[in-house]
Amino acid sequence: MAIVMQLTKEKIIQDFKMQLHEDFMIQNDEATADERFIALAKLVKCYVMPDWLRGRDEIVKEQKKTAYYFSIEFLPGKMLQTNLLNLGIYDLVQEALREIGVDLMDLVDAERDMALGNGGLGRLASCFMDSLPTIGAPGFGNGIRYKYGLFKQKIVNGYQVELPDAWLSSDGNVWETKKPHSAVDVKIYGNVYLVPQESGDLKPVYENVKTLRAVPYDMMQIGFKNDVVNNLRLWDVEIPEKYELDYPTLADRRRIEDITSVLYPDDATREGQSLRLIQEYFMVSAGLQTIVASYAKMGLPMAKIHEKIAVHINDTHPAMAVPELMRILVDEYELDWDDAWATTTQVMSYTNHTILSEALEKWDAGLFKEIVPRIHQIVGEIDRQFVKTWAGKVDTAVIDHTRIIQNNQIHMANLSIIGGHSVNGVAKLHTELLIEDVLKDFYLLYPEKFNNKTNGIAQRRWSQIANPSMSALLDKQIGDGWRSNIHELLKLEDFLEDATVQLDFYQVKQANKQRLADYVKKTQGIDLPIHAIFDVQVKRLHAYKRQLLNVMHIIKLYQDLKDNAALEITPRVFFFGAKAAPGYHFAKSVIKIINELANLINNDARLRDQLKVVFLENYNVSLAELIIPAADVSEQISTAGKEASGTSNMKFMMNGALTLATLDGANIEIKDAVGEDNIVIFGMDKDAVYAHYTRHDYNSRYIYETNPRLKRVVDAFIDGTIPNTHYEGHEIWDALISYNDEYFLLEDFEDYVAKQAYISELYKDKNTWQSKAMKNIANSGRFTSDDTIELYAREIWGIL
Ligand code: OAK
Repeated sequence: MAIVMQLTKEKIIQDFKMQLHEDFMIQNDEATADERFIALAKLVKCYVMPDWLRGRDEIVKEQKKTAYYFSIEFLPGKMLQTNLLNLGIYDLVQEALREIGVDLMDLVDAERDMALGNGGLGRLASCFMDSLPTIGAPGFGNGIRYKYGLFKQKIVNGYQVELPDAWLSSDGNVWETKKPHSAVDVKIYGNVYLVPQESGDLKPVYENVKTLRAVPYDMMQIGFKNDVVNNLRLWDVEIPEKYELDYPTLADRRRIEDITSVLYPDDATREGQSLRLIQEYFMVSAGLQTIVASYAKMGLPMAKIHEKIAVHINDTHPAMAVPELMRILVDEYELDWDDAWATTTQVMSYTNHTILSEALEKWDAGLFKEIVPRIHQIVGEIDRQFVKTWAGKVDTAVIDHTRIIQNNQIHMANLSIIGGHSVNGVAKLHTELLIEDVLKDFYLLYPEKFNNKTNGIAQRRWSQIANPSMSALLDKQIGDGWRSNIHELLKLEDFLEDATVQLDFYQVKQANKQRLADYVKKTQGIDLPIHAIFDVQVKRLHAYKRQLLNVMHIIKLYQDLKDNAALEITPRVFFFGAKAAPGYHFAKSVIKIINELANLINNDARLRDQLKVVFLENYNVSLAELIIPAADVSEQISTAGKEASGTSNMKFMMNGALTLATLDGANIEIKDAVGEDNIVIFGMDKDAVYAHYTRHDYNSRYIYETNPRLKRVVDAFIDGTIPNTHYEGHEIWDALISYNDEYFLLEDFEDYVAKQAYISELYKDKNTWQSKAMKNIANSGRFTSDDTIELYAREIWGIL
């Protein structure tokens, strides 16, 4: 039985004090919040340890099939509350600490965000890490322990400045356990020769390789109240003692340390640095060597490894898992190529997270050969066999489009698809687009590999933890069963028209808005009216996500108010939170424009508090937990067809925001869940967008010249309306007019403005608004990542 079942307040207090003595030689009343946080986290680790060990041992003993989720990004945020909640000791610990004069929230604040991810893909991986043990599935994470996570964003004079995020304290991360015992060696560079053996086989012989030591750090992943504990394994690099002479200078050593130094802060374009390629191989090789070794201990035939092991390639960054498993099976376990290939393809599966062509990873074959020469050979052989298999069976054009090596480039998506048994998109529309457009040639070859798995969210974090007031109200209204079975939120459907309940939800929302307003006051000195609509767009800054369309609507409102001093509008506060990739010039210009527009508007007393704009610095998971519960409107306004799924859309919905959306990604499924009266849809759908592509008939200049009110908005970027801006406005104007507005903002503008006006009217009727908000909460349960991951577990990995 789990230790936590026997815990009492007294025991927790005693253990907590002991831990403070042991770690810091300090009494509770002298301890800082940091020290108390560390003591409590260590205590939690101790309580969980027996279950963690048991989980690991059971896999070997019971020979359970296990899935390994390989991802170059994980974005867990803080873990203390999630861990306490999942252990079922949140309230008990909170009370125990209160008894000794400690506020749990101070400890929560002391924890650093673990931001080893850029955005959607990394956060999804972390939601899955929470859901896998929760559904009792043996599914482990495999990634990199970056010393610096995603950069810390500062806004200086309106511009984004990137500072390193030194998230690890000198003692590391309190949740992790270093396992030098399980370290493995990874080889890069050098030459590989294939030397014929007496048997006739070719054996690879390595020359001048560099050997890296991969040291794992394990983090427990606790299931929700079920005693199941899985593992997230993050790899760090060290210089192996045995090969120290290979790294004689400090510069040599530093180059090695750099391998796990930083997460590349770019989630939309390929980072063409050799370091990134080394990171990918390092993580894949270390992970697979360990996995194969643990399978080998089961004493089962290597050619049947797919019966016990599933490896998931989360976007293409871990795609070298395919040739690396081939290398291990063929070179180290001496399997025939065909046997190795048969099992490898059954082990591997792949998720695509974007259709943006610039984000489809390709590597220069020369660089690939230099860094991972044996993997380069194996990829060459996979490519050769692929061509041989399909030659004469399909059109040569199909082979040309699908083979792995094209024009001296290695196409990582092609490798992932050819080398695995499953390819999935992350929302229905996205999967459709993969099938019909982006990967249509692959669909001809392997229709059976394609499937959809709509994303989901770890609802416990996004409701119980982020929104305690709403959670308490839900308990009162529908009982607390929803806390363990999120589908019980549907019970709220019975109260949609109940004015008293509507008022209760309204008050909870106002309190959450006050919480956010207090934060903004404290951090930026801006006073916000909480009777205003809180309209929020928080996500990575990218042209296709169209933060700029939102900005254009704000400019229009500003112009309306300036034109007519007596105009009354429903007051609005527009919130933005967004990081731009450091090299993404356009995105940084948009940030500058938002900040200067905010200065202009927020300091104009004549607007009478009807309009405010706030750019929230350093958007991250913790900030999301503060912002999302306070939102009235969730902006999901990407060009239709471009956002693979989105996941913040689901989090907002769960917290009772109304979605203002294009028919893109999972927005479509949200609309299906709540009905079209409870979501606000605008703009072109995917077919309208694609029609422009086929007809080549989009002409943004024509729209600009024939719509005076739109022209006035666009011209505001360059006519001095927004002070303290320079080239930024011109860059934006050019993108919209000179370069024909790649993401169709101009075409969608009028409908967007109209639907925003509708929202302003709707908000005046509090009862109707709240009824729609509650409809959203009631139907948000279908987006739980517990269900999404169960589908992965059953349909792709076969581990349940
Ligand atoms: C990052 C790097 C390369 C390719 C894609 C990404 C990424 O973060 N994509 C995002 O993944 C999320 C999770 O599936 C989706 O919800 C987002 O729509 C998608 O942009």
